[in-house]
Amino acid sequence: MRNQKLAEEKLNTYHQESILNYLDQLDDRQKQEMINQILQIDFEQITKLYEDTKKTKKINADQITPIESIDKEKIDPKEKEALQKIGEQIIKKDEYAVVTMAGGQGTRLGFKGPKGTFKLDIGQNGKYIFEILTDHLKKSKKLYNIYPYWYIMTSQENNQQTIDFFEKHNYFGYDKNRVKFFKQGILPMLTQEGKLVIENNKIKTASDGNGGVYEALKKEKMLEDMKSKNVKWVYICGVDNIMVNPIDPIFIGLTIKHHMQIASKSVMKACPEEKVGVFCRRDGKPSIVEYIELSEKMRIECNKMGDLVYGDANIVSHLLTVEAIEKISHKNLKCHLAIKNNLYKFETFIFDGFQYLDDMLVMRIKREEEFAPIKNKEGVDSPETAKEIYEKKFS
Ligand code: UD2
Repeated sequence: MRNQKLAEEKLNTYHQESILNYLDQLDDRQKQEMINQILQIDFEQITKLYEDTKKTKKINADQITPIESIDKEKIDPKEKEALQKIGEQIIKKDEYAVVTMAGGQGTRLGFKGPKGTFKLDIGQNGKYIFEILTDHLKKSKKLYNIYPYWYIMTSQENNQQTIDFFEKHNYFGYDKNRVKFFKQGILPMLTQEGKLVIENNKIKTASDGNGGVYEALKKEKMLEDMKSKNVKWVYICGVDNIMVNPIDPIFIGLTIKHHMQIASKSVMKACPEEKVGVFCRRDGKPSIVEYIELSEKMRIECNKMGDLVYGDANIVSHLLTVEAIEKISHKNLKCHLAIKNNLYKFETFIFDGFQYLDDMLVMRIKREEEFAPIKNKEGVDSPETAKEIYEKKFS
């Protein structure tokens, strides 16, 4: 009863009367579940998030300056060899881990299950996205006789399905003792009037964005686990890029050589309108401006050679030290607003953490080598376009 009292007080204080009235319609179990949800919601935070939606947020353009990138293809072969050795040492000494962020909803793909369980029409019997990612990771076993530690970030809603999928497919031959799953956080969704939403007798929530990876690694004790295993470098990537190359010793070596704690891979933007974030500096600090926030000026600005000034596109392939992750995990990342089915969804972005380090390395790679995202059901960034790029390289 005390909890119900507390929950009712919160709902009154924060003008969420509609939920209050709804509570009495629920059976005891549902009511208890909803009371627990209410007690876990940070109403201060969501009130502020809602207030912020009313402020027109312009990116202060003069803070934004370009950031240099190193083209992997242009590194001198001798230098490449040396970098390769440095990176291979990290992998061979088992100081390397990979985090796959697979907690997104995959709404644009129109696929019900966890995106990694989506099957592409590749090879004899088709291949699941998770299967393809496992194949890329197994390269390390072949080359260095090491299965890197693999941490898979799931959402509250797709966690069990993801675990069951890997168990059913016996981890596609990967060493299951080196795989851990961890859930990212959630945030409530709001109506455009700032009200909580009820769906299936629960308060409607959504994953808190891929920026939730820092907090989740800390809260779910995955950071602790990495430190106990003497992991030094963590490659964090998305689940939806089937050309991802998580075993890239040159990338590791180049980052170490430049004394950086954070590095990312980029590809040249295909065109000014491409829906990708672009690397830049914000007030001198390393950053990325997301495609939904890019100004027209930044989108089309070219240098004297006619190349886009902000032409290095983010492909969600990030390399960080464990210390950098730990440092960022104590920061409150900015929440970005997305509107999904007419509701407000709040999410943080992984790259908003980069500004807490002084600098970062951006290594540009060839698009056809390492970037084939699956975002949409058809057209650009679809299973079809990804299959084509994949088969050009691997079949
Ligand atoms: C991402 C990049 C964008 C661009 C594009 C390239 C971010 C925030 N944006 O855009 O800059 O380069 O990719 O393809 O990274 N995810 C979670 N949990 C969440 C939300 C997302 O795990 O709560 C994962 C998701 O499964 C995917 C990755 O993060 O693997 C990026 O997905 P997204 O939908 O957040 O970002 P997107 O694809 O619009």
